[in-house]
Amino acid sequence: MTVDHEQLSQLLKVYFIMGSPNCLQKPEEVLKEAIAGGITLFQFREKGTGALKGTEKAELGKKLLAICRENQIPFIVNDDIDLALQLDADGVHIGQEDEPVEIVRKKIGNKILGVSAHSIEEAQAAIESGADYLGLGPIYPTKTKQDTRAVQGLSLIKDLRENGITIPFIGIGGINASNARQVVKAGADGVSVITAISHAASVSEAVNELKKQVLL
Ligand code: TZP
Ligand code: MG
Repeated sequence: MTVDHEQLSQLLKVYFIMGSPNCLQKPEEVLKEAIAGGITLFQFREKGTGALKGTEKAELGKKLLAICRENQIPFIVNDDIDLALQLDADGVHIGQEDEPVEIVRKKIGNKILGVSAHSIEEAQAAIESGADYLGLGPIYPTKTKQDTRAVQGLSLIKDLRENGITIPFIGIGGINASNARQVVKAGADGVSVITAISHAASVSEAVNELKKQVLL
């Protein structure tokens, strides 16, 4: 799937990320409800305590991909390039500890490539090496990822835009309907969210609330 800058910016508005450890109900049901609420992009991130591995992980990925395809929501795989290729996902998201960006770009061709960055230097290197979008965070404190870098606040987002970086990017980490607007106002194209959607009493309403805040 080839997307241009503007299409990607739109896809990043409400970017829902999850795997089975993040869900209080069946992941398939959570994803369906999130899509009904209006998410714009989905990332399968099967990580953390109790995460599925091997065939079970691939099977869940396949089911979630099918749900995304039925609803025209692009499907991104976190870290696992082989799984992304096996499922013919729409893209992958990698961190600084994963394979080098250039190598992943070669492996995935024109699929969407997202890269996590924590400084202007990391952002520039990722862009030069072929990233389509960046993930910046953690913006706020989060319990979801244990090995995160220091909380960034909004300063990294502002710094990147002030330094002329125009590539689409999202903020991630502790984002919910009460702080999403300021993330976008600071310069992000959208927000990436796990818990504020996956643990919500009503998943679709949570997405709706986030979307209202992000679409200024
Ligand atoms: N990367 C930086 S923070 C984070 C990831 C994957 C976790 C975000 O989860 P939540 O529950 O939306 O804070
Ligand atoms: Mg990673």
